[in-house]
Amino acid sequence: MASEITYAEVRIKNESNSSVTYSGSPAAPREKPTRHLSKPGSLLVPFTSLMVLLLLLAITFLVAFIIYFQKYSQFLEEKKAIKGITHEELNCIKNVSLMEAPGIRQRVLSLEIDLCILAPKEKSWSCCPKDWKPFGSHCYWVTTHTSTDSAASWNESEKKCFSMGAHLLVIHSKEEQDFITGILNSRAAYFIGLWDSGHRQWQWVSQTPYNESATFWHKDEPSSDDEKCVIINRRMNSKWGWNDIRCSEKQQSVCQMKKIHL
Ligand code: MMA
Repeated sequence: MASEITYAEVRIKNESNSSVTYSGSPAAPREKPTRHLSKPGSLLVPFTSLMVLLLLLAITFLVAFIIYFQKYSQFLEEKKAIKGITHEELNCIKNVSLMEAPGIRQRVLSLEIDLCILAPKEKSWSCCPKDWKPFGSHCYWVTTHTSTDSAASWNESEKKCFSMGAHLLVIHSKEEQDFITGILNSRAAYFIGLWDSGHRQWQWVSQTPYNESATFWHKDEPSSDDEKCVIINRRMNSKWGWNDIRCSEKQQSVCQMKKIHL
């Protein structure tokens, strides 16, 4: 009995017209499908939890970074402000808002610069160097008239103020004039930051405009074109006022600077 033979012929024709013939060869094995060992969705819960955790962690880091960055820039700003200070000890006033403490407007504290750095960060401290007197937005320093070497020419006096980060006194108002005369010695005369830049062109050292309505010249002053610098003193009539004198005369002086805000 002739055995039955089954032929299988597959002819595949590709685009380049070359033909490949497989005869009797078994079909190429197919890729095994991945087997799912567990039910779909059972990994979803831990995966989602992990993602949420990572997201929370990322948000926490971001918030921490932003807060740290803000604090650091604040610190740098304050360091910059302090860099210009040549005085080792400051007296600071904290302006307490009425919301914080009704009835209390100001609290006075004396503290060292190091403490000022650590103080609350809202720049709510107004400071003057130790031994300087605060008034309005400025600090004032008066030479001691009893000390022999504190009398100096106008130029030397201005230089001395400059070396302390200040300038000779500029008087802006009647209130300021009254405050200053209240802390001066009536037997001394003090240079102020007013000078004649030529033929009665009065000029303040700090570029403050010379305002005729806020001047406090003694009677019959200014008196001479040769006298180009100005002192504040008390005359026989017991009134404080200004007088022009020669710049080379040696007198006491008053320095002034803007309050330091920390
Ligand atoms: C007098 C008076 C002033 C002048 C000074 C100079 C004491 O006051 O003449 O006008 O500026 O002398 O020291």
